[in-house]
Amino acid sequence: MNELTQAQLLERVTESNRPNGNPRVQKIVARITGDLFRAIDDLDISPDEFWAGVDWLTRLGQTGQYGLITAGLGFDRLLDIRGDEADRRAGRTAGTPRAIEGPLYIPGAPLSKFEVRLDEGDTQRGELMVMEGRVVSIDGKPVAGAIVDVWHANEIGRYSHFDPDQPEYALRRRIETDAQGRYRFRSFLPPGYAIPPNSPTSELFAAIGRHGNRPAHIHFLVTAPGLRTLTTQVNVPGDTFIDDDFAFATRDGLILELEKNTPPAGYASLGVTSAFTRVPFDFVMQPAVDEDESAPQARLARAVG
Ligand code: MBD
Ligand code: FE
Repeated sequence: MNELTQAQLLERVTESNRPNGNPRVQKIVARITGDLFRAIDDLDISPDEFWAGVDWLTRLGQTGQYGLITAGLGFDRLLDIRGDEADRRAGRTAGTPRAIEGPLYIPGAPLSKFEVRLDEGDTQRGELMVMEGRVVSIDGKPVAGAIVDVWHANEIGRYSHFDPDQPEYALRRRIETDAQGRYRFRSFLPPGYAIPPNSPTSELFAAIGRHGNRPAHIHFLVTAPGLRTLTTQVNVPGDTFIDDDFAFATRDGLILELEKNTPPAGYASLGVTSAFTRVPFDFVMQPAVDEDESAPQARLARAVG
């Protein structure tokens, strides 16, 4: 009775679930446990390998890097692909494509109406740009009062909050669109991102022989009542890694067009006094089919909220 084969053990593990548990969680845990039992057997994973893996997972959690691993192993993009497939089946293909949120979003950034400077102070930190456009619904109507939540890396590829050397909410802002659905912000074209060296994440990527670089990008979470929350990111053209993103997140329709040498007339309120790079971009939002779709929340708040 207490001598068990592998199959009997798996059965005992899953059948020891009780009716007062959560059936969905029971089902998922049973499946993943079984898949891992099989992987251990098929690949003849040794005890030392197994416990090295457990130790790595512990350190991964302690350093808060799970989100880097899900992105780097393609899970974030997988969820987007599945979302796109479901949308195609439902005939919901219009609008700005989704792109992964990534693990570096922080809620509660300062809120401004219509326009804001993300680059604080006057030091030149990269190519000066103003990104601007409208939030519109898929029938082309401007969306007043939409919230454009934007975040990007600093001149050395680091994100505030995760980088102790930057002020709180640096390069993170929320912009409320005006009556014509317009937003605009001044900043600089960010560089790409690289995973932290000497970390559990870099350990894994070195071991599987991969780089940990993302091409230059800017993140957005766009929300408005009655419209489907849009999580996306846009890419700066010309980056070496644009087709070799560690997080597999770049996609057609999200590569920016840069209007270099735009004259500064009309941009005085953003402190622009000489020719600059204008970056036009409209966010095209789908109607929400239920309240959940328009929840103005990022992924973790949705999952645990
Ligand atoms: C990033 O900046 C990012 O956007 C993602 C998805 C993963 C790691 C770093
Ligand atoms: Fe990013």
